[in-house]
Amino acid sequence: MNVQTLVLIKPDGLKKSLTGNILTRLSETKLEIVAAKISRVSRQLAEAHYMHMKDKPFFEDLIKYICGELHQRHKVMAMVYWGEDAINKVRALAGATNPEEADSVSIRGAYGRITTKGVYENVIHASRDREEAEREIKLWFSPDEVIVDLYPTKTVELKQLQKKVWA
Ligand code: IDP
Ligand code: MG
Repeated sequence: MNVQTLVLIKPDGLKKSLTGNILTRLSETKLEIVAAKISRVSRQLAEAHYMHMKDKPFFEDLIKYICGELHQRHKVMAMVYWGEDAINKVRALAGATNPEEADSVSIRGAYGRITTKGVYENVIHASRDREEAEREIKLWFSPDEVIVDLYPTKTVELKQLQKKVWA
């Protein structure tokens, strides 16, 4: 069954020039990329993305990490992978959350580290299940940024909309 999953290359992955390596690893899955962009991560977006972590002692460091403050890279690469069993295939390639426990040939095992402050810098995010994927994809992408229809949409009429266009 075709499903979709959100993948983020986190700021450490971008700073370490791992984009190519990570995309190559993910291409082993033969899944299709149906959305991709480089995104700034506001504190609001970070907190919404990690809302299930807000009671953790490392929450503040986690927000700083995903916002790029630990790496002077204020961006992530966000993608939606789509295809047969996409969530499990990407999670398997990503490896365990703790990069020291992750299989050494997994993305996190190969490229992740734990900082002396205890932050798991694990270079990639991947949705855990279908429910989380839906919430995250809707958070990071609007329907017109995704080339397939993943979820129901509606058309709304916006008055006095201001939009930046090329001058
Ligand atoms: P996941 O990214 O494998 O789905 P989650 O439990 O959703 O793992 O945690 C989100 C992120 O929070 C992780 O990717 C990692 O960066 C960070 N994190 C999770 N657990 C810990 C921890 O025990 N110490 C430090 N950072 C953690
Ligand atoms: Mg998670």
